[in-house]
Parts: sequence; C-alpha cells; structure tokens
Amino acid sequence: MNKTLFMSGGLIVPALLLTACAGQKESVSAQKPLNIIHIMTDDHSYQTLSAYGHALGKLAPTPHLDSLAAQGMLFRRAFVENSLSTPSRACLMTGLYSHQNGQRQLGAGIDTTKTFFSEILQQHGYQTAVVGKWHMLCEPKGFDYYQILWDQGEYYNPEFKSRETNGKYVKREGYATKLTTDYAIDFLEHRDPDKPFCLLVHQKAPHRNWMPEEKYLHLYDDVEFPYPETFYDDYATRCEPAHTQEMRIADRMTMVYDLKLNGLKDQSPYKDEWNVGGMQASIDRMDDAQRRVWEAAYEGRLQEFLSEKPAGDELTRWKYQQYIRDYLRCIKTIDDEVGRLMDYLKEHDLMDNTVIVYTSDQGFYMGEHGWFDKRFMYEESFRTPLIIRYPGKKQGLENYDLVQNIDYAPTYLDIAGIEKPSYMSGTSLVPLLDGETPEDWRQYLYYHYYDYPAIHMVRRHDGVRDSRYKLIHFYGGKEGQRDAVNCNELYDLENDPNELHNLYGDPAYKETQDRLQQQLDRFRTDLKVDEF
Ligand code: SGN
Ligand code: CA
Repeated sequence: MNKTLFMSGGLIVPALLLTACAGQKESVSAQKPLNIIHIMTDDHSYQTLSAYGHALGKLAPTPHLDSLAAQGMLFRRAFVENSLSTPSRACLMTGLYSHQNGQRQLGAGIDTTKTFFSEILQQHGYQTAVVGKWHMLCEPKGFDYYQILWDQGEYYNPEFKSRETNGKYVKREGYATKLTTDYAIDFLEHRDPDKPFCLLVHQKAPHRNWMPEEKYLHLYDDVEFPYPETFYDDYATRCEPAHTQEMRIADRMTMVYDLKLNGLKDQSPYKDEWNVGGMQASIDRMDDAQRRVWEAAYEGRLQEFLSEKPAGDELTRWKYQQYIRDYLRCIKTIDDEVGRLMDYLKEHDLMDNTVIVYTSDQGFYMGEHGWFDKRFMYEESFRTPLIIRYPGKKQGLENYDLVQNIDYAPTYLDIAGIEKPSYMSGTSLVPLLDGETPEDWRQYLYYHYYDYPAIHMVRRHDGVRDSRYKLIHFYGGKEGQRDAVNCNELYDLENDPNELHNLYGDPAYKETQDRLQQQLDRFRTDLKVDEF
C-alpha cells in the first residue's frame, strides 16, 4: 500500500512514486502527482495487438501500441468481469463487480448513487475528461470536460455532446476514431497546466460493424489471413450454451450489414437479415466524397461475391476474410491515433509525468470457435489487451498476474495518492509495475455474465479462473422447461489452451474441480452474489 508523504497544493503525493522515480527523471516532479490517460477501445481483441505475438498481429502490426508496450508493462492475464460494454464501463468507473454497481446487462441497471473514481479524483484537484464512447446509462459524473458519442456512436460523421451543446448531440464531420483523438487533444490544449489531469479516451472502434476509415478501405486487400485452430469447433464436449449461441460467422454474420454488401439489401434472402437497414443508414450519413470512396471500395467486394458465388464452407471462409480485413483496418486507425496522441504528449513534455494505459472494454472472437462477438467466459472474450506505461518504472516487462477491470479505479486513485475506499472490490495494479508480484496478490478471478435473453443469445454464467484452470457454471431458465440450463465446464488452460476439452466430472481432475468449486462458492458468498 502506498503511503501518503505530504500534501502539495492540496494534492497528495504517493510515496511509491517518489521512491520509484527518485533521481531517475528530473521532470517527474516530486511536487505534482502523475497525470493519467486511460485509452479504451471497444472490442479490441488481444489477438490483434501485435505486441501479443499472435498470427493476425504479425500480418497487421500495431507499431504505436507495441512501442507503448515496449516502454511499459504488457499484461498477459488481464480480464473483464462481465464481457460487455456498459457493464465493463461500470466496472471501470466504480471498481465494483456488476451486481454491486447494478449494471449487469447492456441496456439497464447502473446504480447512479455509486461513486465514480472520476468524482473522487476531481475532489482531489484533478482535472478530469472523457472523450468518445461513454455508453453509460447516466450522464458523465465527475468530469470537467466531456465530448461523448451518442449511445454506441457512429463511425462516419458521428454525433457528440459536450457541456457547450446544452445536452444536445451535434453531428461532427469526420471519422469517429480521429474526432475522438481531436477532442482528447482539445482537452489537453485547454486544461489548466498547474493541475494534474485524468483523461479517458474511449474509442468506438473496432465495434461492429467494423467500418474502416476511407484511406484504409483497401488495406489488406491482398492478404489471406490465417484461420484460428478452433475455427471448426463442434463444441463436442461443451454444455448447451456453446451450441445455442447466435454469433457464428457461418450463420449470424450478415452480408449487408456486417460485410457491407449493400447492393444485396433488396434481394432474398439478404433482405431478411439482421439490421439490413443499418448499412444504408450509415451510408446516408456520409458526405459525397466519403460515399464515393466507400461505395467504390465495397463494389469490388460485391462483384467478387457475385462472380465467385461462394457457398457452404467456402462462403464461411470468404466471410471470415472480409470480416478480419475490415476489423484490422479499424485497428490500423486506432494505432495511428494512439501514435498521434503520443506525439502530442512528447511535444508537450508530458511523457515523463503521465501514466498511459491502453485496454479494451472486453475481448472479441476473431473466428475462434467459429464466432465473432464476445460475452462468454472463454479466453478470447474474457481477456483483454492491457498495457501500462508508468514513467520511471522498468520498461519492456510482461506480467502474468491475474488482473481485472475492477482494478482500474483503485489503480487511478493510488496513482493520485488517494487511499482506496473500503467498499471498492478491485485492487490497485501499481504494486505490480515494478515486476514483482506481491505475496498476497489474488489467486482467483470471478466472472459473471447476465445478458440473456439478448442479441447473440449467450446464456447466463458465472465462473472462476486461476492461473491454470477455469470452472464455468451456466444457469437460467425455469427448471423442467425447454430453455432451462444448469451445466458446468472445467478447462485446463495449460494442456488445452483452446478450451476444447471440458473436463468437468473427469475423476482425474476431481481435486481441481472441488478446489475451484469451493472458490466459486466463496466468491458467491463473500460478494453476496444473488443469482447463479
Ligand atoms: C450491438 C451489436 C451486437 C453487440 C452489442 C453489444 N449489434 O447490439 O453485435 O454484441 O452491440 O456490444 S449491432 O448491429 O448494433 O452492431 S457492446 O460492445 O456494446 O457490448
Ligand atoms: Ca464492447
């Protein structure tokens, strides 16, 4: 635990900061607490941040994010509590699990009486800002500056609202990822330089339906991306929910909306697809120049589809290629914009007194198990990318400790020298940043997904993970009725990293199963979980 050393201009300075940085960098002023920049994208998979070394990242590098990782710590076991946007954002803002902060599902629940860490920082003299996707079902609390997108936000010419627009969302010309960076820089330009700041840069990209910036519409046109090992998972050993989800590329990824073949929108069977009007609405928002470039780019895809007429497995593979290309094009702009923000920080001497965090609101399936989207406690959606660059700490480290999105609020308070309120469930990550794991660091993580019935039809489940094993419990529906589910899965991530072999009930794993079950029961009791 950091100790408060002294007060400076009403601000508390953490002892750790002073010891860690003493004599290292003159510009890490002992008088001023560190600034904080939390960059959070929406649905960015760790598989596509090239510092993680996965196949997709190798073909579509993210040099600016990799450089950030090289200057800081790359977390390889960073997770969310509930793999969905608003719940993740509520975990971030409160340091609480979903059932504690109220935001269990996508569209409902936040308990607005809960304190946001931004409010606490503000009370302690920080200037606070949030730009981009807010997506909480309440007004921004504890922010001096905000420029937030409406709901999920649009990629092209999106609506933003700020203090100046009197509660109205106003359409802005441009591409969301770049506009969001513009607003981040606008805040930095106009802040009071005598105060520390905490800036949340929340990108909408690369959220569905993965609409790239004009200049990248042809990037990766000639690249054939590799298929994940589990692309043809038949869910043979799994419980029912893996079979009944609605997020398979083969039968749930749509031609018009997801793959942008707008020319098919009036034809059967495509006119009955999910959200068929969504693509047209997105095109209608574009100005003439944007629209011309867009339509020319996807005309090529349409012609390829019409001439090659892929079907069956060939069609699934074709869809996968188009999906991955668009997704990675969106990532390319994110990487550029992280670079642009870093350039600004360098030019304004802010690198040595600003903690920079990069993460996503959850992970995403890049075809693993045949899927897109998220929600499940399987690794690709449970895990997120996480990089922390902390001035004065060792660089280029990798971390394997279990960390979770409820840890951000306590971390940011810790950086500001503010003691964690006792009600917060998360734990500050600052002690990990020297590369040593504190002896009492957590051995288990708790996960809980609630959003059923809902789009993609992933059943409710909770579960526990340690450094090697994972136990998942699917539940819900009335006993005896058709949709009732009450089923468990156990995975050994060391021997089976793809989570293909459900070991639940296997006598060879009885001891592990009992140990994880006991831990799950302990979480449910200690955290007063009220459904499972
Ligand atoms: C939208 C998407 C879904 C996605 C949810 C939640 N459909 O509903 O595919 O799972 O958001 O995403 S779309 O047609 O509107 O794109 S989250 O990131 O906000 O949790
Ligand atoms: Ca998301």
